[in-house]
Amino acid sequence: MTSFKRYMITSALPYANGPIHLGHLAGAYLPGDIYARYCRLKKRDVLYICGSDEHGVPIMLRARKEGVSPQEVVDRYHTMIKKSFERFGMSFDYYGRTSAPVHHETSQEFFRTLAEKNVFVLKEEEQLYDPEAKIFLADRFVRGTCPICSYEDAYGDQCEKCGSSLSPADLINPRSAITNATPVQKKTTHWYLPLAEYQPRLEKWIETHPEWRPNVLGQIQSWFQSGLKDRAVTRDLPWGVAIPEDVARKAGVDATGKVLYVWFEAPIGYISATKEWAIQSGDPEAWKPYWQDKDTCLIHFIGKDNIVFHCIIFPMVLMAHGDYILPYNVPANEFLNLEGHKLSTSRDYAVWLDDYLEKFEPDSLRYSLASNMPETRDADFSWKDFQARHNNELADILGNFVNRTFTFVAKYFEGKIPEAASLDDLDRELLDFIKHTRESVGEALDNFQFKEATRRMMDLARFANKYFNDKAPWSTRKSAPKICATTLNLCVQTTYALAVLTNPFLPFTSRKIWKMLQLDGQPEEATWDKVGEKLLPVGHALGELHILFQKIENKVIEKEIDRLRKVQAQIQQEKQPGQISYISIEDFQKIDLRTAKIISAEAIPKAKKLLKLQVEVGNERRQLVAGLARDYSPEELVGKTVIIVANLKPAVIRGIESQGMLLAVEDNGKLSILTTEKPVASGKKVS
Ligand code: B3M
Ligand code: ZN
Repeated sequence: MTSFKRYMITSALPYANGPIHLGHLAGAYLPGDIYARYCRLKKRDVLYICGSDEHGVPIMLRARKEGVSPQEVVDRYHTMIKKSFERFGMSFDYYGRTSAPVHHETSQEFFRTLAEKNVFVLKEEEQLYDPEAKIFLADRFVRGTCPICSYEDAYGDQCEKCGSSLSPADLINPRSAITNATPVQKKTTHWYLPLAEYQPRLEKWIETHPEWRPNVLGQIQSWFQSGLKDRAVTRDLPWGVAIPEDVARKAGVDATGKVLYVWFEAPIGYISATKEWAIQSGDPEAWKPYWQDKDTCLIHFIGKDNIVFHCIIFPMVLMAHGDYILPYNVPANEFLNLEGHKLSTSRDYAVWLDDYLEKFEPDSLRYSLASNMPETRDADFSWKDFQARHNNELADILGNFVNRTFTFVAKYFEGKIPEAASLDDLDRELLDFIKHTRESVGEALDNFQFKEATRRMMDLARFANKYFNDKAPWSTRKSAPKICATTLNLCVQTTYALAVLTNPFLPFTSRKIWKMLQLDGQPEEATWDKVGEKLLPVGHALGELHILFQKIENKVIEKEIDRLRKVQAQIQQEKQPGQISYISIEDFQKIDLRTAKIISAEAIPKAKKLLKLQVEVGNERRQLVAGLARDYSPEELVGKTVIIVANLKPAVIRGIESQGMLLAVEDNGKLSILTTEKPVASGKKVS
């Protein structure tokens, strides 16, 4: 690990449009907190920054759904999230928010600097517009059919079913997520980041970090291989950071109703929150070394869905600006599943942090998630595993060792650290293992291997229990009191080591042990490198003993498992292929199915799955857009009789109006069009 003067650590800014759940914690938050706590104990100069991400379409959609303003939504969830994090032991030095004025100023300043350096490319293009709501349909404001997997509820920026990254123009049958209206195309101008131009510089920079996690480098390389595309960093939206007037004027663009794209300004939120920290700490300039000094180690903790923004887009913005350092590492975590299934916040298939904290201790969850962190592949959280780790490791190993040590000292040494006589091999082995653990946990953490670090930390408690058993103080107490005293002295020294070494992982337990040792201050003030070196003095009086971990009973866990099982059953039932949801004959009769004859067929430029058809429906002509290109050539379609839905509202697909829908069936990934078994004239009603 290169030595740095200071450490700037961030965790991804959670969207302020919902509560925190286990997936968030296992992804970007717990690893960041463990690493920040460890760095502080190593006496490094550390800043750990986070905050609420308060712009973007999802927040506006929630506000519309609730009939409140976006500000009311973010105020509610910013407060809730901040409180939840505190209760979970997250040790941010500052937790900011992107609706704060400092953030607006900072991100506008970034935008202005890039504009003054002529970094942006201005492009006017047609975008989807909702004629009813009178609003452009960016990102999640538009829904439609995914061109890749035909999922009918894909977003304008991503298909949740197949994960494809989309743009609104890709969607088939796009519809406004606000009014369900069929969008129209409308011209608008946006500022684009020239990612393609910066690709060589980004590739050169990434090459200097072969030590990054393979799953992160793999995703970055696939973006490079497909060729970076310029990306719009402004949007036509009523909520967000306004485009600086002076920049718009110089560009000759009417910026009314335009804002910075949320993913352009959100990462700048790390910098603005650091500025707020500096102001709060009394030196408004104190933020600069953490973001502009080459001797600063910048680490971003994120989930894998944020890799492109933290490893390509934000670094490109920092490069273009010129005054900032680039990330030293981005240890992105994979996803956490729940009882073998994908988390679903919209279906309440999640374990919400606030609900959890009503029933269980924060450290039990910290330990369970750290022991099973999705560092290089998705992991699965199960309540049974959570209970086992709590009962069999936290309680039976760590809690048991601390408890037997303090009980023995209270009972036979008046609660004071007894004198250690000459050490034998086993004694020396324990002291060496304490130092070994200090070094090996530190090494794992500096390599962002949290599962391994957690295991090594708990190995010290395992080793200590074995030492206690092998030394058998209950018998040496009579047969060899000096050896007994030495044993208990070293056991107390080990509880001190555990108080410090557990602090990054189990801060609440660490403080309880520290208090039982009756030490001044808090374990966060201890020095990692002195663990195993500095021993507590003979005669030091210990404090009151408390049981660190009460066992978790089966019935408590069964209740949690049962709740999730019911939710999952509901989700699976709805997903059943061919799940029949009955309609009335009246409903069916509303659909006007007709025969139609294909007169002509042609490909649509830049839409490899679509064909534009002219069809005859009786004495009427219609234009249709159909996703048949993969399975039919235009020539083989001409002359065929097909079945269409003749009374479907016209839809615009890739800017082309489609007046109806042609019926086809997919089997084994192949499409087959519906037709009549005998020749039938066009325009005939199907009944
Ligand atoms: N608000 C959270 C997410 O995509 C997003 C992170 C921003 S970090 C600057 O899960
Ligand atoms: Zn899809």
